[in-house]
Amino acid sequence: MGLSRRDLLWLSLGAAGGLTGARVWAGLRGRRPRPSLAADSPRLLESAEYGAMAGPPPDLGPQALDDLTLLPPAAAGPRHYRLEVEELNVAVSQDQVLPAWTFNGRIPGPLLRANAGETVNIEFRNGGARPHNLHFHGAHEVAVDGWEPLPPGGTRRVQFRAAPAGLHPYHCDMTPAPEHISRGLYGLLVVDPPGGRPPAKELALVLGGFDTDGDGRSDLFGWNGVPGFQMKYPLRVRVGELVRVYLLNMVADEPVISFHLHAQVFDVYPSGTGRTPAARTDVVTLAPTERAILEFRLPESGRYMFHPHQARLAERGAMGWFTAL
Ligand SMILES: [Cu+2]
Repeated sequence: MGLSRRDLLWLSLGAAGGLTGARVWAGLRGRRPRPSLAADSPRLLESAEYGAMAGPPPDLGPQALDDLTLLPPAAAGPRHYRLEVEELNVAVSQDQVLPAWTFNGRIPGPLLRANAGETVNIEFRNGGARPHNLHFHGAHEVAVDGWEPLPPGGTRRVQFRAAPAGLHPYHCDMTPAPEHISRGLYGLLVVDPPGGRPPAKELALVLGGFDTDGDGRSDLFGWNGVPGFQMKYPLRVRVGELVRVYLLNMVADEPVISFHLHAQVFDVYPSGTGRTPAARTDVVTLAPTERAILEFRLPESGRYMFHPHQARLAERGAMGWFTAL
């Protein structure tokens, strides 16, 4: 039997050793790895229930993504963060472990928050095996734009004033950037306007894609890093309360994604930079690194579905629910 490209990927994963590697090997011994959700399995796609194509790793509990989903308090500064590139195997779904490149071991990286005009200090370290960098969107001095490569083992102090108010991605921008991003090197910085925003239930939703078969195209998708997580564990809000979603698209290899909410409409603030909504709608479309603040209230108890309106993405992990209680 010849070895497929995917077998080689799994073998190299196992050879990378460690606990995760051992788990991969156990899976390999027991059975052939389940076919991935790649384009070579159309029958699987057709037979699957809508949204049931990808579930989270079984050991993830309902609070597993709280630190990436619930906004940290909008407290006063100063802001000191440490971001370290770590290359390690990450279980990204119920049956996929990928050799990932991460900030601080997680995908996405930490959810950062600052007040507009405040100085953000970051100690950036490259603990990986190849050059990486750290590039923020938003406005800052061009000297700290961050595109210069940082060699393995290198450390760099990054300091900039957070601007403008809104939400801005950060990511590794090394070439090829789609690979450095889809392997996990991205995150979200929320910048609060002077005086803050009105009280609300605040949630971050960052969509990422995973290339599980090494063909350069994402074939699993997850909000805050885990396909199917918000299907299994709906996001809980109170009936009638203001909900503010900080929405970011970090799928680097799809031309656009969208976010569609069922049974309700929301106000859209593109990049979160304005105070007047640009639209009231139930679907918003985002190119790579594009983002928006969405605000809405769910008027009655029940489950409200959300998903990209690209069926391929929804079926491969990007479905979710809000539960209003
Ligand atoms: Cu990188």
